[in-house]
Amino acid sequence: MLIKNLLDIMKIKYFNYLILSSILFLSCNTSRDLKEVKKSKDPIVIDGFYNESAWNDAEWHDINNLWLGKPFTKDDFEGRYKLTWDDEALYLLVEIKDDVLVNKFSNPLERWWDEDCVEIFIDEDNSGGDHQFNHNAFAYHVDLEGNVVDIIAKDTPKLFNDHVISERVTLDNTSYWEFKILLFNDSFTYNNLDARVKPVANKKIGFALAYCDNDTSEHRENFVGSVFVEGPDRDRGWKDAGIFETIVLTE
Ligand SMILES: [Ca+2]
Ligand SMILES: [Ca+2]
Ligand SMILES: [Ca+2]
Ligand SMILES: [Ca+2]
Repeated sequence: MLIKNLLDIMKIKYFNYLILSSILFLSCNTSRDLKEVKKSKDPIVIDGFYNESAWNDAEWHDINNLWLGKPFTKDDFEGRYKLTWDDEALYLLVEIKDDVLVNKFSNPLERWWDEDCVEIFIDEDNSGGDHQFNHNAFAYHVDLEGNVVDIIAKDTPKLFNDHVISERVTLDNTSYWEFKILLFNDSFTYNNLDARVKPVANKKIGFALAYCDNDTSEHRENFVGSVFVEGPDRDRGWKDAGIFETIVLTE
């Protein structure tokens, strides 16, 4: 009798363990899927027109996680993106529907986050970790004129126009942005292009994307990201590469 009771308790414990493991596995999987990025067979021309076959073959992914601001409507903001790569660079196509485009500062280094901009987060070796004042990862803000800004130290924003080349085509409320993103490892120092890394098959990269939406305000109204961030402080991508997701380059 005693042995039977013990066996029953063990069975219940094992069953609970299986349930808990399944829940943990599912919750990890839903928040951080490994995204496959297929190699382009043809050169990608950065012109804002997505007529290359690689764009046709790639899947859309949503930009729909509110990181800052109030919940938004589809009339206010809607965004999605695709990725591809070749031996030179990672390529990104972004479709943004935004009712008002705000381009208010002539100096690209002035409050770049309060204008409409696409923010591209890249962690070349997928290490995660802090990147606030170092180049363990990059947070490239690309404004409506194609200027690229990241900070290299406290209160020290710099232009990175040689890291990300882009073109945008806008019709009514819809913009298509095409980006060529060069990769640099964490030994990068400003103006040192020796740290450049070429993409190769099976390479894993930390990646996230976000859009700063301002329409009529002094400061940005919403900040909407491609990945779900847990906790009260969801605006952490600019300093914490741990919130990025992992993409893997495939042939
Ligand atoms: Ca193109
Ligand atoms: Ca808007
Ligand atoms: Ca890194
Ligand atoms: Ca806007």
